Amino acid sequence: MNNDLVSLIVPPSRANAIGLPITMLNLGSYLKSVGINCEIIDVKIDYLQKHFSKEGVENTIIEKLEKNKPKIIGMSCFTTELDEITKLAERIKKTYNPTIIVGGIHATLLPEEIIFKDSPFDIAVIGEGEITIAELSKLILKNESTKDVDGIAYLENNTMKRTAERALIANLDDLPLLDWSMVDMDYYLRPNLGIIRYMPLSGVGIFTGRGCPFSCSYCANKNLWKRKVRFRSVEKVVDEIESLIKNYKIDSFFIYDDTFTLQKERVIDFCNELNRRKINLIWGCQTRVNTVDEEMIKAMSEANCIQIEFGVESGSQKTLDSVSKGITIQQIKDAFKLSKKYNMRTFNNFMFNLVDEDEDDVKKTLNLVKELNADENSVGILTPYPGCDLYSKIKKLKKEEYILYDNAVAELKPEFKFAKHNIDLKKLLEELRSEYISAKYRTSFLKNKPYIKTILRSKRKLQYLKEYIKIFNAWILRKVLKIKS
Ligand code: B12
Ligand code: SF4
Repeated sequence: MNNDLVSLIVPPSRANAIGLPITMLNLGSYLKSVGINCEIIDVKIDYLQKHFSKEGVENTIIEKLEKNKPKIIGMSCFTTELDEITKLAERIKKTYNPTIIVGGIHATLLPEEIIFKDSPFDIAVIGEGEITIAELSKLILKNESTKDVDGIAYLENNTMKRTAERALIANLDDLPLLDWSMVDMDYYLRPNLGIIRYMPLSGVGIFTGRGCPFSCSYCANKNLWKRKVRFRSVEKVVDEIESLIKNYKIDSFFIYDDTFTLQKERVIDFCNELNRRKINLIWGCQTRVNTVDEEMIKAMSEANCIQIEFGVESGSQKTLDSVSKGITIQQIKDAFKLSKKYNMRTFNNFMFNLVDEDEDDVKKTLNLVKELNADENSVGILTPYPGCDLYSKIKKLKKEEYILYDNAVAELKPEFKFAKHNIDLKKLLEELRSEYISAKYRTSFLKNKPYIKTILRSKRKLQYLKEYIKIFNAWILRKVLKIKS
């Protein structure tokens, strides 16, 4: 056993994810910054490959572990990943006996599904993980007891015990800049459609803060970050972007924050700082329609923000209210109008199956989608994951039933039905998605001037060319095979 190594494993189902494993990068960078020897095991396959064998990825993970035998293993867990990481941990424990720590949203919400008699996991980390895993690692590496560490659950006399709640980190600037060298940046920086969706670009997703004060009833966020919002300082965020330009020659970035535009002054400061340091990257962000105004959007546009993704969700005020979205149809229209006025690409995220949605609500949504005429659209089905308020309105699922979530987006499972109507949502989604991959949408980025300028000055022109050919081929193949997503 390697007595001083901590290995953080990215779940096998994320093997084709083109987004960086930011969770593990946060944890790994922090561990390294406090002097703990740490690696990230992030097995990758081509991101255009939709179907792959999780078992094959698992085998590679096991091979890597057998070589280094780390004393501590960390895993992250969304609800949909509980089954796969449990199987992986069981396989690891048959090979040798490291301490396996699990964190993330599912461990935070339901630690009793991680810690139980004969579980392959040793410790569940509840909530924010950096300080907790550092404290745990120091003690475990010295073979000392971890029972006094805050924010964990563990097994004692065959029952789960929880320690005191872990306080949130007061100042996010105390965290180190991410150590991107811990993952395969050549893989992540290949131009792809997932940074500023759906424009082929090389870039990274970053967080400038954590948490969201709102309370949409289909979102699990509040149970992780407790509706408290913390932001990093503008200087630190721009330092991070500058270091990414210097070391990795990125062309773009996307801000993943739940509500980047919550504080107007901060957003404007950020834009001014980008301009002051002459950072010439194009970027995008996701946010809510009720937290933007003209002054802010103008400043963002002048700092090269070219796309805003809005959570529109529905065209019916009644169904927006039914999920406590806290926005109005007028605010949606205003936000799109303003973005267009300042030449930003607009991105409309909407969904069906809202609470008590009827046929008329569906019609209203389809009409609003047409009226907004966004550059890109993404359509989904409201799905009640554990952690969101709506989860309490469905029959409590057993662990074995989490598999239902796997296809919940593609077809409306009876277990997850909130809508009153009997419209075939699977068919409707297929039709809409087929439209959104049509040539009109898939080539719209070519009309974006800042994008074209970025490609022309990029050091990755050849990579872009290869990517365009790949995307074109995949699109033709889908057309020929009539695949609708
Ligand atoms: C980015 C993101 C993704 C990325 C993941 C990229 C990544 N981070 O590696 C992608 C696009 C792949 C993704 C996919 C999905 N996602 Co998602 N995603 C998010 C999002 C927006 C941010 C997550 C993040 O990176 N946060 C930043 C990091 C720093 O925070 P964190 O991950 O929570 O980690 C901290 C703690 O949780 C803890 N921690 C986490 N893991 C570990 C592990 C250890 C060992 C320790 C000690 C601590 C620890 O410490 C970390 C640092 O403090 C969240 C919403 C949110 N704001 O949290 C949803 C969210 C996590 N996603 C969600 C869902 C549902 C999904 C999907 C199932 C959606 C779908 N239907 O396909 C898929 C499933 C993934 C898969 N395996 O296929 C839900 C989860 C709900 C649930 N009960 O599971 C969330 C909460 C959004 C929501 N709807 O409420 N997602
Ligand atoms: S959906 Fe977005 S705005 Fe609503 S609570 Fe979740 S993170 Fe906040």
